[in-house]
Amino acid sequence: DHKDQTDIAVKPRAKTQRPPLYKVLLLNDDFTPMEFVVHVLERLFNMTHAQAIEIMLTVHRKGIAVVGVFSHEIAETKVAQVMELARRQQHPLQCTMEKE
Ligand code: TYC
Repeated sequence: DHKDQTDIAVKPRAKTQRPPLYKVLLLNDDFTPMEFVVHVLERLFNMTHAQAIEIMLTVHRKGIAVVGVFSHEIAETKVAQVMELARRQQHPLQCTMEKE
């Protein structure tokens, strides 16, 4: 019957490939207004107002923080969107990405 089945450990033939993930990092500076950073985090990283304030303050205090982890293509798009919003408002805000 079905309970007679013996479990057999099977070694996987090869490890499953997963696409690499990239951290999107926000950098502190002395000039970008705190409210602008909070706005960017809410609009581009789908954070609540409270989450956005928390992450903004972490960047402000520590100099840098991870604001999200994405595929290479999405991370590149997020970085470009942050840089474009900052450029349009003439803020020196910097955003970059790095392989996890
Ligand atoms: N340090 C800025 C200020 O005091 C605020 C700030 C926070 C700037 C986070 C950039 O990524 C940043 N106005």
